[in-house]
Amino acid sequence: MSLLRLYKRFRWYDWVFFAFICGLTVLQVFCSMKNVDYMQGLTEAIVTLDQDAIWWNGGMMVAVAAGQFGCQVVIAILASSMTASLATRLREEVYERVSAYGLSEIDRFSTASLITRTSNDIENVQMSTLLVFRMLFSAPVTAIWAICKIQATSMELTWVAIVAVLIIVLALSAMMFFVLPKFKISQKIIDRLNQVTREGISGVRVVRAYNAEQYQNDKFEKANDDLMNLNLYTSRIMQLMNPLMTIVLDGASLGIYAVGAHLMKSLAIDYATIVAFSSLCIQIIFAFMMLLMLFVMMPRAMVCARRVDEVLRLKPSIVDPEEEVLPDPAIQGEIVFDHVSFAYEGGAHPVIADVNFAAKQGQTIAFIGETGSGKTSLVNLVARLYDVTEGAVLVDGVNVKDMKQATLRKKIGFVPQKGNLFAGTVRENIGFGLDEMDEDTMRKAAETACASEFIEKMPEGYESHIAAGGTNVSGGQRQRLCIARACAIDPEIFVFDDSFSALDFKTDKAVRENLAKAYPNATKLIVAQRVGTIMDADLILVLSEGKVVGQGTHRELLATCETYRDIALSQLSKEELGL
Ligand code: DUT
Ligand code: MG
Repeated sequence: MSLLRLYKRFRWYDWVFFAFICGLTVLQVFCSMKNVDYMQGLTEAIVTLDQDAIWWNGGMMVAVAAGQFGCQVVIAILASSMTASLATRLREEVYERVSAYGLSEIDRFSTASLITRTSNDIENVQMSTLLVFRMLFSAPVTAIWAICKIQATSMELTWVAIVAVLIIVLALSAMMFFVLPKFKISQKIIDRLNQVTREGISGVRVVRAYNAEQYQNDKFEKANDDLMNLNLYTSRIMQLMNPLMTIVLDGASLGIYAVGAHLMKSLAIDYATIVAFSSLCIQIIFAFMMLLMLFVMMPRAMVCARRVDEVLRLKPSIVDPEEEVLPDPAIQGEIVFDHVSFAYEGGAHPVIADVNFAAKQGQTIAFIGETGSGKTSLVNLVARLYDVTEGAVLVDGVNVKDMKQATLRKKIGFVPQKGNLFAGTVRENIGFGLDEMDEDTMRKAAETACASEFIEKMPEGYESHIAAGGTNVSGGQRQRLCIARACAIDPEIFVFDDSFSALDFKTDKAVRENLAKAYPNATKLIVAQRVGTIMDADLILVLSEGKVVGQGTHRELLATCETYRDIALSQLSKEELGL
């Protein structure tokens, strides 16, 4: 079923190709049947030493063989181009769908599995579809045609053919019984191998630091061995096919000639008929074998198709509204949290409970609280990385659910807690996602983020190479590049999720002052661990277990909020706090 759903991606011209394939298949089978006729004629001619007939039949055999060859070549070309473009389309669609997924959907599949699904699974679907196109139609046509021809000759010989086919059917069914269950689990094992490989490679620093190479290697080896054993098992059984085929074909020929010799003695049949019969019989056996091979391959293809289809059918939970409510252009940088609660999918408790606050243009709103108190979850809601469970988040007076995601995110310069850079140059990373960025914007962004000094010290300045994930710059440098990236889009709203923690106090202060100077009209949401970072904020929210336990300015909170005073006193002296 899922396979058929995937086949819906074929375009109309693919079906035209398919019709061609069917037509060519019939033509090809016709040629091969004609071949048998001429072979029979040729044998007769040789027996009777009729020179002209030998030339005629021999020539026609070459001609129909050429015709058959031509058909097969065209079928192969059409079928491969159809399936290759199907696979390309599927990969594109899966990739687009995965990009549209919210974080919760990606968690559901796991990254490793999504990678297998885009690569290996689609490839399997492609290969088996190719097989289907070439065999599913041609095998039965060949078999039926040949059986019709055979029947006319002799009942005794037909029995030999029936026995041979029965042996093939039984042997292949036994084979299917052993390999099918294994094929079904193979994709899970590949998922697991992918996961272990990814984990080991991307976490290589931690693995080294903890001397856990052996531990990781063992995990990898286990997954690798599992896959090897499974492949060995299935391919050994599948390889039995070849000798089995030879035995059955040879046995059938032997049987036909033996029975035929007997019949010839009683003059019921001539030698040429036996030759033709044996060739038809071989075709029938082949056709059955191909059909059964399809049955062996299909279940695996179906498993793969289901896995791909699952990805395509899961609708992203965060979608654009049908009709967008455009915010009033006069309102900029306003954020309102109206009784917002939020729980992760499958999470028992809400991690954000009934949060209310409002931010005006140009204001700085800060969030502080112990780890796990829900700060990241809260700011993620502003960029609609997750949807609220209750209440509403309004940006510029419009509920974020009523805005297109692109409209919303264009307003927001988001600096996530785990800053990620991409393989490319410094310039490409700062201008990430922008169609174009002029030199001034880039320099202003870099200077605001206090990144220009170290960028200019790099060997090639703004053209220096950044490794995937930003692994070739320091943690603080990475954070500053992420801040520069947010500045480059000149947003209405900045979200800094713990973005100053890897900066020293001096740089922390300098970046904040630069931001205030360069982007005075932007609203800034700052998540911070250090009281010093947020002391001058217009509003500070103190979070504890998802609840707001204090709300106000630094002064007000020192006087009224126990939690805030504890945090502040643990970091600064009474004198510094002015108590
Ligand atoms: N949580 C989940 N699923 C997630 C992320 C977080 O269940 O994908 C939970 C863990 C935690 C709570 O949500 O109990 C709040 O996490 P959050 O990351 O919002 O906490 P934080 O305040 O940002 O912590 P930190 O200061 O460590 O960044
Ligand atoms: Mg956090």
